[in-house]
Amino acid sequence: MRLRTKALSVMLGSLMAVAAHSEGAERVLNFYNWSDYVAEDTLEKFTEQTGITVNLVEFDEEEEVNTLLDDGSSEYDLVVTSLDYMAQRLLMQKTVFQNLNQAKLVNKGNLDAEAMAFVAQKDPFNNYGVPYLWGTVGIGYDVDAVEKAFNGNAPTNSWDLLLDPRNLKKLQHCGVAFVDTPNEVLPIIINYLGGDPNTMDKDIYYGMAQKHLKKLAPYVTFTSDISEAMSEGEFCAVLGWSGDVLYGADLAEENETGIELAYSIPREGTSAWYDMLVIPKHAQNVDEAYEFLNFLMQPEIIADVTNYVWYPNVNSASNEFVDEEILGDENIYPTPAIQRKLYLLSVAPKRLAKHQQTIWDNARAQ
Ligand code: N2P
Repeated sequence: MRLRTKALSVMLGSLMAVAAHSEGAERVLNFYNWSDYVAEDTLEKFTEQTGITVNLVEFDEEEEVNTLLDDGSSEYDLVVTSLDYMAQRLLMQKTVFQNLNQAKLVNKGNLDAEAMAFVAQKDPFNNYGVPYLWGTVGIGYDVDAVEKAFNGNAPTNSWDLLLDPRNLKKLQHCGVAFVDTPNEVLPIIINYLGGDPNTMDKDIYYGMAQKHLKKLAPYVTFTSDISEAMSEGEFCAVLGWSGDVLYGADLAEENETGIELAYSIPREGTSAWYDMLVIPKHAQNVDEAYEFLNFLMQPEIIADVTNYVWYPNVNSASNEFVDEEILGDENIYPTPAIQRKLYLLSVAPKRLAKHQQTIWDNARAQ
């Protein structure tokens, strides 16, 4: 009798579990990410492994994600944002994301210790974010169009190409774009002119960066959405993010547009950036967010992402799964010598960020 009761209750228990499942106890994850910033089958594989459905919403400009986080929206459970934005909010003691429970990040041992220490300069103890992908801000170009504009002598490995107004004039006919992030481009301009990219001096911003940007702006379209446009020949030279240019190159090849794109890290050096996965303060599906974080830290999964989006990751265990063409390209995975030329920008305090935005808005309005 007792045995039967037990068997019955086990049976009932599993029936109830089935009922609960079909009554809509479906597990979901609401994920807010840049466009074209996961592999084609990443989300599908996650659902296969965990049963969790992912609702992905994509954005194209940094401002969109930052505004959302600032507003404290509870729509998303996991969001990709820049380390710079994170650091600025931490500096302001504005907690728009959750302090991560490190014990739940069971796969974090796969991440490169040096990269984690680098990121910890801005996210102390890696408390709030898990690095997703990283990259540099450099020169993207249409090889034929640019060489033609310079009779075969284009300075494609120097900021001269994009920051000397005389050169921009030569490129004007085939289209020039700058990534739409004042906090990245203005320090590069200051550095190009011999100043400290990490200066916090607003007079240098107005006296040096604004003055120079005014001379460049007439030739420039400000946008962060360049991959497809470059692949179709809309821009021949871009000051932008490594992977977006190379993803454009891949698109051009796939669609046989006849355009060959290349990316270079300028010899004068440039800044490196990191994109972080964070759980917003009011996220609803936190367990699902942790499961996805651990999933993305699986070496083969993140290698698939890198192979598709052309951005390096910080998962050292994934290197053996990254395509040779990508792992061996020093413009994507910079050698130690090139890495020494990369700088991490200091966090701009809110006041300075406002000045950067004003200078930018003025240039855009030109
Ligand atoms: C996605 C580009 C994201 C890089 N297309 C931004 N840091």
